[in-house]
Amino acid sequence: MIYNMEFETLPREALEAIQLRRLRATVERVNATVPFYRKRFREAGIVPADIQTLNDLQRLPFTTKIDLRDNYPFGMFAVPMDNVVRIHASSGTTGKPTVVGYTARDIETWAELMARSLSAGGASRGDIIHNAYGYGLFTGGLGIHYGAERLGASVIPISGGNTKRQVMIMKDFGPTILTCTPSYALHLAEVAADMGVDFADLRFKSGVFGAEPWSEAMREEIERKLHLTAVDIYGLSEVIGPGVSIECIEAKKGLHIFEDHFIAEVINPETGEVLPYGQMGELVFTSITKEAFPIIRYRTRDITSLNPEPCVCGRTLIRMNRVSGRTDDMLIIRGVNVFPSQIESVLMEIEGVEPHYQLVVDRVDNLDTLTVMVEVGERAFHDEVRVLQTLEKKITKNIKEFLGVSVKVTLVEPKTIARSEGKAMRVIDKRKL
Ligand code: DLL
Repeated sequence: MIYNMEFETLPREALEAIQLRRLRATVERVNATVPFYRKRFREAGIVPADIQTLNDLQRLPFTTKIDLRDNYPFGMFAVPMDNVVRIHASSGTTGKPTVVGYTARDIETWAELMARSLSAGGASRGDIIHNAYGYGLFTGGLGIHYGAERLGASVIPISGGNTKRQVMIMKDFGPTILTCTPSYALHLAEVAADMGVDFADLRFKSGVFGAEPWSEAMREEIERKLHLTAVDIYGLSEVIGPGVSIECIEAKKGLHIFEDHFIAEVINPETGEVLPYGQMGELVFTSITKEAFPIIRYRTRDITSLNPEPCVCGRTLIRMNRVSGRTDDMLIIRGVNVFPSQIESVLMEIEGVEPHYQLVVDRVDNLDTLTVMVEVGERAFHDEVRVLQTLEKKITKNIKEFLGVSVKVTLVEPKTIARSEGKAMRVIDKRKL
């Protein structure tokens, strides 16, 4: 269902008029209140009045994660701390977290966007939402929570972890919507099976999964194991948290971006040039309604493309395709670029392989090597060694054939790869250790 009929189905011209008005106000405001932006604009020879059309957005400088680090923790806030009612942070792999703030109105905006998202994912008043995204500095738990309440659904704020207890609650409370990372969804299924609980007997209709890359094949696996419809939700703390874009349950083909709040561009990550619709590149966002932490042309490092085609659901909002990976996750193995999600797609197609894997990157004699550690199912594992060897060869061959890279495949026992309660750790980079 479309939660906000007016804003999710605007004709393009009306939407663009709103975007331009909001963009100009945002640029005006950050120039007046955030020294970082004022300096950047001055260096680029831009004044707010130069923004006359939406195309002029391209004249503004990019903002990167390094800029946020340099202004740690509150240097990018555009309002006095008196007006900041919430602080979130995302922990990077190294160093200090990225810190973001919200005014009371930002929290309202976010709740609205999350109500729209959950609604697109099949939820409505009367649903019970089992929210297993982590509550805390991470935006997932509280983001979904406020959206669920705004929608009028009942939310179970279970957060991540204590998985057996989660399964008991699922059985007893009868939730109808599951929200968590795709990797945790699979873990829930596994623990439920160990406890003799079949998802087919639970009441779930759909699941809203995101916060990490996952492949189409992984979606099929989740839908099959959890007996629900799985939709993809995307977002990042710097832009607002979850609620930047979501698939509609009608099409499940690309994620509608809430363009009345965020303007998306896709750029060539090397040159910064804006790419036409359909071309893959790095996603860049500009917020046009946020008060405490407005962000101008933020380089997400996420790789995708934009699709302006009309959608069967009736939303006129542009769609981004599923994020295939991050520029900083891309592995270059002997000159061939691969994303972990591509390996995942190949693995998921092979019978006897479980959706639990880890990629170990190392450097031997100045050459990068990739070892794919993947679990085999209980049945395959108890087969003869010869059967396992054949499976190993098949995986190696398929990866070579589909992705063009030579990898070493190591099959491991069922349940030996660490399960995640939040974002899965797919890559272990020994070159950086
Ligand atoms: O992960 C916000 C979120 C919470 C989104 C719950 C969806 C659901 P961060 O911790 O700041 O925020 O991480 C943001 O996670 O730049 C992507 O690289 C990745 N990411 C988020 N959603 C998806 C997705 C939250 N659906 C970073 N597919 C982003 C692929 C995703 N990657």
